[in-house]
Amino acid sequence: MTSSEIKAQARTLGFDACGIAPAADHPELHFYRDWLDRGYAGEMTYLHRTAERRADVRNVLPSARTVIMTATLYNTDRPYSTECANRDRAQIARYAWGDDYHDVLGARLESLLAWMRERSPEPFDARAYVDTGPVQERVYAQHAGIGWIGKNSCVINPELGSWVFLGAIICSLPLEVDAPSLDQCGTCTLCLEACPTQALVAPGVLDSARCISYLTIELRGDVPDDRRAGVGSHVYGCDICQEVCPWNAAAPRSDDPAWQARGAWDRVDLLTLSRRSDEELLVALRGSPMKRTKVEGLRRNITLALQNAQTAEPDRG
Ligand code: B12
Ligand code: SF4
Ligand code: SF4
Repeated sequence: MTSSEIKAQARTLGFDACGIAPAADHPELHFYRDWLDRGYAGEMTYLHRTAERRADVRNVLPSARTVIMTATLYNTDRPYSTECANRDRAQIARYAWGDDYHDVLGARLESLLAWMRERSPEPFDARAYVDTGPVQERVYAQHAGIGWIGKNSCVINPELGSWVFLGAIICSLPLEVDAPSLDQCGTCTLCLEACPTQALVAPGVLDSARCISYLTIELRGDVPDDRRAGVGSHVYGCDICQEVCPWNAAAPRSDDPAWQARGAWDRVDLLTLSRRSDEELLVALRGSPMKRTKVEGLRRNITLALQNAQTAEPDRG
């Protein structure tokens, strides 16, 4: 079983890109500890708890030799939040419009792994993860040639842009590896300038405590007073630092039914969303990545966004 055969099978299963990185001591893995020490993980204590394992995939699977990385495009035909002049619109991050990628891509990765096990003459060790595993997925994606880590800290593929989900299979097979991707941000700083809360404190360095994505998805309890206005009309996640990126200006779109916007979230305004009953929200959250905040968290965000809309300057023109 060769690397090219695995990549061809990954394509057949619906992944848009696949590359293979060595399970090595990559220099970028070392930023993680410093990032935690600076408090940039906010209250995401699980990132501290799992720091040892996240430092190197060989702490997760000691026999690991390679990491098979996948990227799956989730971009659809709806406009960017930066193109929407209406501040009463509920802004929901693009990745969250459709089905839960953990389930969809987890199943596809397991199919790829099952195919590999059938093909391989020898048994081998492997673990498949999408997002929730103790793996610094972006670092391995860069070393698998999937894309470089941009100044907005997202992995950018030259053909697909950055609207991609990553997935990883750590395995003990000594597969042929890819060359790492080279940085193509150049002198551009559009994302650093566009972030409404200055969460990108330096190129590639994100302070989660300031990031709207963290404040609306990960933070439990009330959003601190000094961060409330910055959340604007975002009710779940934020895409601004990717929307302004030139590499996403003509990003291809996926026709995969899994990522198309559910009716409940599609270009919905804040008032309509706020008037939905708990039962209606519960149904819409089923099988969606947005179930992470539960109805309670979503309501907290909608209330804040409505307050922000009322106190904001009136629209010009
Ligand atoms: C925790 C987490 C978050 C946190 C923290 C984000 C962050 N930047 O770390 C929060 C909740 C804020 C978040 C937000 C989002 N996330 Co998130 N998140 C994760 C998770 C679970 C871990 C990330 C991690 O390890 N962070 C630790 C820090 C150190 O890593 P990093 O920020 O990526 O930094 C790298 C570089 O920027 C650089 N770096 C860091 N510090 C320094 C310092 C110096 C000096 C230098 C030069 C470089 C440098 O090296 C780091 C590599 O170690 C991953 C899944 C996974 N298991 O990897 C998904 C993941 C990164 N998230 C993802 C997505 C889609 C998002 C959002 C777009 C969702 C949204 N629309 O709201 C936003 C994007 C915000 C942004 N600009 O990053 C995708 C990213 C896909 C991609 N194309 O890159 C991932 C890979 C999930 C997946 N499987 O698809 N996320
Ligand atoms: S996701 Fe939004 S708040 Fe977070 S860094 Fe990007 S632009 Fe800033
Ligand atoms: S906006 Fe510019 S600096 Fe930021 S990630 Fe995209 S190319 Fe890099």
